[in-house]
Amino acid sequence: MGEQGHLYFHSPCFDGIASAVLVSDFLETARGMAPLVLHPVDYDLRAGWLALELGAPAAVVDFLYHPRAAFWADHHATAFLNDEARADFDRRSGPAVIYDGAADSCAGLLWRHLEQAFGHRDARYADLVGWAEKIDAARYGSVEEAIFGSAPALRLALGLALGDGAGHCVRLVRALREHTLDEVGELADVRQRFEEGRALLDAGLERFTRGAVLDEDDIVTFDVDGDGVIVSRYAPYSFHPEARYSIGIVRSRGGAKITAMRNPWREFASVPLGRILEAVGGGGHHRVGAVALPPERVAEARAVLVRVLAEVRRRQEALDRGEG
Ligand SMILES: [Mn+2]
Repeated sequence: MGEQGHLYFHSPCFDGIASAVLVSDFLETARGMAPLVLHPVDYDLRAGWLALELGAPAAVVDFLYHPRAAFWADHHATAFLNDEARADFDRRSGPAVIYDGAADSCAGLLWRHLEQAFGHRDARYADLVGWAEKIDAARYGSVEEAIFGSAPALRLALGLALGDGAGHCVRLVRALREHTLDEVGELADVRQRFEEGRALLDAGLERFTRGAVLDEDDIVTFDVDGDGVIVSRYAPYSFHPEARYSIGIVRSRGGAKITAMRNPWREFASVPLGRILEAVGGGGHHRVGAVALPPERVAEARAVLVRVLAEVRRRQEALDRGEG
C-alpha cells in the first residue's frame, strides 16, 4: 500500500463528486496511493480556507486554490481568494496544479488533462463526466429537463439539494468509483432523496408563482421564502422563458442568498455575473453568480439585490450598444 492522502472536493455538488471520482481513481490506480481520506468542502470554509491545515499530502478539486495542495484543479472564476494565492498558483502551476476558468466543469477539465498529461483515463467514467459538463454549464435541452429531469445523474443532483447529511457525498464518490450512474441512481438513499427532493421542488415552485416579476428590460427579479423547500435556480425561466436574466433573493433560516443567472436557453452576449457578485462578497462563473448573507446580514439583502441589478443593467446596456 502506498502513502495515504487526503482529497478535498466541493460538496454537495455533482461536479465536485465527479471530480473526486476522477482524481481518486488517478491517484490510487495510476499513482498507487492508498485509498484517500475524502473531505467534502463548501464555501462556508472560505474565510479560514487559506490558513486551514490540510491533511498531507492533499488534493483539492472543484474548489478554492490552496497553497499546500499537492494536487489542485478548479474552473471557478473566483478560485483565488487573494492576489497572493493567485501569484502562488502562477509559481506552482504545472501538471498537478491546474486551472481553466473557461472549462464547463472541473470533471471535464480533469478528464482531458489527466489523459493529456499522464495518459490516464478510464472510459467507464465518460458518462459521469458528460453529465458533470451538462449540469455545471446548464446545458439542458429545456427548462423542463433542468427542473424535472429524471435521468440517473439528475436524480442524484436533485438529491444533493437536500444537503450533505450523514456522509452522503463521500458515499456517492465511493459508489461512483465502482458502479455506473444507472446503478447508483437506483441506490435506496438516492431514490429516497430524489422522491423527497421532488416534493420540496414542487413546494418551491408554488412559492415562486407569487414572488417573481419580469421587468421591461427582460430581467426576472424575485424574493422568495426558501425555508423548508427547494427553490430551483431555473424556476424563473419556467414562468418567464423569454427573460435574459434572473436575479433574486432566496430567504431561509440560514440567511439569504442572492443569485444572478443568465437564461441558458437564450443566445446573447451576457455580462460577467461571477465578477459582479464577487464585488458584493460572493462569486461564481460568467453565467451565474451568488452571494450568501448570514442571518445577521439579511436586512441588507434588498440593497445587495438593487446594487447587483443596477450593475447588470449598466453593463448590459453597454454590451447592447456594442461597447462591451
Ligand atoms: Mn464545478
